[in-house]
Amino acid sequence: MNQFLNIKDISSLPDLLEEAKEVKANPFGWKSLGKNKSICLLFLNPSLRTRLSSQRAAQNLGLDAVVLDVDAGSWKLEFADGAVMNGDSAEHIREAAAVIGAYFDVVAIRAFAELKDRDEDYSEKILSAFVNYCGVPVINMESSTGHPLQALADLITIEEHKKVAKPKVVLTWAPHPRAIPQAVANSFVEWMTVADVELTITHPKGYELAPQYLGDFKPEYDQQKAFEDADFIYAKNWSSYTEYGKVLSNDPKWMITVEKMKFTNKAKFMHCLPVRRNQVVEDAVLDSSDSLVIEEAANRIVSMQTVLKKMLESM
Ligand code: SN0
Repeated sequence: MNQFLNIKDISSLPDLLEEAKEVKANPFGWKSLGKNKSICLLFLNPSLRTRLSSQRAAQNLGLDAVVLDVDAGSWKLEFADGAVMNGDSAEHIREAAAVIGAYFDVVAIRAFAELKDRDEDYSEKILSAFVNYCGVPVINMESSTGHPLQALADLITIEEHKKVAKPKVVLTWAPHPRAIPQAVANSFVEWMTVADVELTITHPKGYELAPQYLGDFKPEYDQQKAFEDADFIYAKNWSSYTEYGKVLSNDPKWMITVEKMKFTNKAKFMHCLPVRRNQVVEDAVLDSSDSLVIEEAANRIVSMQTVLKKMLESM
C-alpha cells in the first residue's frame, strides 16, 4: 500500500479485515517493521482519538511518530497556486510538504472541510497538495470528503459484534448545534457499500449525501421505519451537501433515545466521537451496555496499525 486516501487504496476488504484481526490479536508482533522509520502526523484541526491512536499504532510497530499542529505550531500555509503571499500565510504548501517529505517516511494529514465552497472541498485541495508535493506515502486522517481510518475501525467493530452474517446497519443523521462536515458519513457509506451488511440511511429531507457516495441508496426519511430490525445504529450529524455547509434542521425529534432503540433488533449503538450528549444521543443510550463507542474508539489503534503495517511492508 503506497497511500491511504480512501477505500480505492485497498485491494481487498476481506483481506484487510483479516489482517486487522491479526494485528489486534498480536499488537507487538511487528515491532521491528518501523525500525529507523518515521511518520509525521499533521493536524490542521483538533483531534483526540486520531492523534493518540495514531501515535499508539506507530509505537506498536516501532515507528517514530512526530505530531505537528500546523496552524498553532508552524507557519500558516498557503495552498493557492500563483498566490501573491502578502497576507497571513507565510509558507506555501509546495515547500512545506516537500520539506516534511524530506524529513519523514510517511505523512498523515487531518484537514477538515471548510464548508464554504463545495467544489473546493470536494476537490480535496489540501490532501492532494500533500500527495503532489511531499513525495512520500500519505495517510488521510480525515480530509474534507472522507475519514477512512474511522470507517475501517467502524467495520472492525461491526464484524466483532454482529450476530448474523449480514447485519442491518442504519446510518442515522442526528441533530447538532454546528455545521459539521460530511466526511465521516461519506466514508461510512463508502465502506459499508463494499462490506457484507445491509445499509439503511435515514435523515431529514435536504441532508442527502453527495451522489458519488450515495450511489443507489434511497434515503428512508422516516427514522422509526429505518430503525425497525436494525442490528447497529450508527449516529452522525452532517451539514447539508445540496445547500452546502448549511444547518437546515436541528430538530430534536431526530435525537437517538432509548425509546427509539426499542424499535430495533436490540441494536448496538455506534458513534465516531466526539459526541454531543443529549443533543445527538441521550445519556441513557450512550451509557447503556448496548453502546459500542469506547470499543469503536479503541479499534482506531487497530485500523491505523493495520494501514501502517501494510504501508511499511511495501517500502
Ligand atoms: C468531526 C466531524 O467530521 O464530524 C470529527 C469527527 C471524527 N467532528 C466535529 O467536528 C465535532 C465538533 C463539535 O463541535 O461537536
